[in-house]
Amino acid sequence: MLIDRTEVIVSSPGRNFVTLKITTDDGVVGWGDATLNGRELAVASYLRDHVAPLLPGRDAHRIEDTWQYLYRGGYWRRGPVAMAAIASVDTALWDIKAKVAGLPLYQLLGGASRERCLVYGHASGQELPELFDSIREHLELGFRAIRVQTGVPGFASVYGVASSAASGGAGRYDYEPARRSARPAEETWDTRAYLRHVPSVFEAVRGEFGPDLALLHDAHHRLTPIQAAKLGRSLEPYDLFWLEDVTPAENQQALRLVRQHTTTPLAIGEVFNTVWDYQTLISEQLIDYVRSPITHGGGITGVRRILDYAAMYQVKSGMHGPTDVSPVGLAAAAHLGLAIHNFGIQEYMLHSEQTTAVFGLPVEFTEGGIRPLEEPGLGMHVDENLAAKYEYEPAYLPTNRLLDGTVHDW
Ligand code: EZ4
Ligand code: CO
Repeated sequence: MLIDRTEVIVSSPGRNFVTLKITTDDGVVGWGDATLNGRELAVASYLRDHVAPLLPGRDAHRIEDTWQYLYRGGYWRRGPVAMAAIASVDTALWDIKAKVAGLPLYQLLGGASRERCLVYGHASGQELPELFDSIREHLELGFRAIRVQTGVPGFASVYGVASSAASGGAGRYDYEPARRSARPAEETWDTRAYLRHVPSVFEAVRGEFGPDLALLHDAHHRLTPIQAAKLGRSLEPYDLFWLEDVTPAENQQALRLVRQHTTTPLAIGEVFNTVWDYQTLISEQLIDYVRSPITHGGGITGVRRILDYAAMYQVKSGMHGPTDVSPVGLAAAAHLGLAIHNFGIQEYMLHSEQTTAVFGLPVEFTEGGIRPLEEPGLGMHVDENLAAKYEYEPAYLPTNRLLDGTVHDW
């Protein structure tokens, strides 16, 4: 069974997505997600100009060989653009293989290790009352684990807060990180104000919702190691499921200092793309959860490699699942998450109605967890005609400045 053709679909149903469609010579179709938020067209070009011409005529079943051919054969290894492109090819080939086998993809990955994949949703509020409402809404939807982000007094818009000025006060949070505009929005940040405020928020949330609810928090790469250590320690009384991205993670050694000072579990890696980015973090057991999603970690093949390595050190999965990971990426995460032994938790932000109309809903959400559909392959039903109606629009993640104007991590 040979790869016949590939199509790169750039579409914007609510937000921008890059989707790869591979068709074999006997007409089997596979889907992959290659969306890189704010840099979408770079991956589309990488695929169209440099990957798509290499695929026709290759054996569609040779997934590992194709992964190595694109990774090693490209010479310029790693990096978010290349690895998102490779991820989409890899995912589409797994989709095809599972369809040919007549099995849901997770069956080819070893079969189900659990009934469903525990997920967490995003609650946020500028002030506590809005935050509590948002947590209650998530509990009503069935979530049993919730990420908590709030405003910081004195700052108009803060990462992760839906009601910030950026979303017009009422927008869904998924529209926030990527804002449709010609240039990135700018936000202001003060780490001391944040560090003073956050523990009081978690104290209030625990007081209101009790000890059972799994709570998570994302510091979004903004702290120095000693600040991160202080935050982790100050949150220990509130028993977090995890604290995410405390420091800019390209310096893996920085986590040694954080780890020495706190027992708050740590999650890192949504911007990583290969197992090499985790080598120190995993082998020294400096983190507890790996954040790489299939879309940015080189596909099922790449992320499985990371998670098998992580399993040796009791490090679990916590795949990134914001709305900029498309439903194709979400489906792939649900299949891999259901199969692996060291599954931890899956991030799950509900996609918008427009996104769902184009891609369908490839998972069932019950009892606080998701399960892929019992259909051959990934279970995708993409409406390409509808996708074609939503043209790409430039959208950027915000940038962040300290009070004195210095650019800071966003
Ligand atoms: O900033 O998805 O944990 N989730 C996050 C996200 C990321 C965006 C980047 O595209 O940190 O909100
Ligand atoms: Co994050």
